[in-house]
Amino acid sequence: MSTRVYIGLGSNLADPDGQLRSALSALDQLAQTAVAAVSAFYASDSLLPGQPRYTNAVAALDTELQPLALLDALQALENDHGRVRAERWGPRTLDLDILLFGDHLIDSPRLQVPHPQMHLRAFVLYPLAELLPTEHCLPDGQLLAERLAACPFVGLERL
Ligand code: PH2
Ligand code: MG
Ligand code: MG
Repeated sequence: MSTRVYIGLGSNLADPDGQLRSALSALDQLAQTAVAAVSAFYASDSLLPGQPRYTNAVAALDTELQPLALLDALQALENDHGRVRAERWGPRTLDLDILLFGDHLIDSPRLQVPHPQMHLRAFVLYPLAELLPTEHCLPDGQLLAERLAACPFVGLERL
């Protein structure tokens, strides 16, 4: 049985758009996993000042992997794309975050789902809203529409 999962993609180094395109084709090639839909790409201001702008997008996957197996696969893909783990929120060639995993609520040391900051981030919510109806109820009980209404479309450009 497969589960619908939403992944946030981000990059602000070494050809960000190319990093996202390459990541999407690698995601589609993961075992027991297929890419079902992809949002537009968005240019977004970095949360930390002084960093290059990001390219962000959201992808819907159907996967038979368990959450931690998917996390392992995503981290391996980040490493394949030259990800160097230095400072928190530092510039990165590729960031792949599990936003939603079916309707699971996960709170383990390695993985929290829904992604704890997603409801605060325009560069996550607006692309996600291209793939989910705004009346969709998130696993924490909030409507996507309410999250969007509280998160202005600022510092973001749909490419
Ligand atoms: N990711 C971060 C920190 N800051 N800013 C933007 N615009 N987009 C991101 O994906 C992003 C960020 C840490 O994951
Ligand atoms: Mg992130
Ligand atoms: Mg991450």
